[in-house]
Amino acid sequence: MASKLLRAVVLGPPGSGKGTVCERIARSFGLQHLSSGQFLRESLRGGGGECPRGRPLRGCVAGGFASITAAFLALMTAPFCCCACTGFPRTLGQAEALDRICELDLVISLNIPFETLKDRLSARWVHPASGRVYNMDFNPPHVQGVDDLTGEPLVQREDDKPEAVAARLRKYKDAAKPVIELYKSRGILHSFSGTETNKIWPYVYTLLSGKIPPILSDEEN
Ligand code: G5P
Ligand code: MG
Repeated sequence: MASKLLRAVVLGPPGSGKGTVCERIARSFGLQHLSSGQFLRESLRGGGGECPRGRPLRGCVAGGFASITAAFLALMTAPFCCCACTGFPRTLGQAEALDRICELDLVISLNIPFETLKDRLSARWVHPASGRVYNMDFNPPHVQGVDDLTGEPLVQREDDKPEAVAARLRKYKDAAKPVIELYKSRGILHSFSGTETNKIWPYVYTLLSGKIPPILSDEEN
């Protein structure tokens, strides 16, 4: 359990490694990993998760954009929330809504070249129920096509198809620019560029270590 409260957000285009980095942050620093994308996918699958107000998750997000905002504001501003978040805030509107009620400690922005993103997403496989993410080159499952922990089949995300990836990238660029500007102006933005998560990770770990005591060394991830 982390001894200091901290709220961090990881920004970056699709496939930039937000989820991968956030999982490492969560394990190394004892934070909760909140992913709005996984939250939405769970709800579309009819997942059994509960939204903060206790309504079934499916009902919570059925209203669309405003509901995910409401759900994430509630999650991130809960008392004693100590979290690293991916996918939220995604737009200036969401960032401003969060800004009005909660001060983030730091924002990490991942800058990864487009060609690298495309390659990564075409090789990504996920375990839908848990959100565990694999990559045939980077972190393959022990047995091809099945989740390491449950033995259940892995699938490719619908939005990882090449045509969907290009559209997601365009959308990200438009939406992310003002969000990044906002956090830059607050002096809490930390940007990392590169093509390998393993090379970026030690810098992220050092940054976080200055804010919160780690519970694992950076090599333990
Ligand atoms: P998501 O789920 O937030 P995206 O598009 O923002 O989706 P995505 O695709 O989940 O982001 P990521 O988390 O940045 O990417 O990347 P990742 O999964 O960690 O890594 C990508 C792959 O590369 C993995 O296979 C990983 O193993 C591998 N990898 C990592 N590092 C390396 C490396 O160094 N080398 C190699 N070779 N591989 C590596 O949102 C989905 C959708 O939900 C909606 C939007 O429509 C969005 O498009 N949504 C929202 N809508 C409204 N408001 C919100 N707040 C919303 N949040 C989500
Ligand atoms: Mg992700």
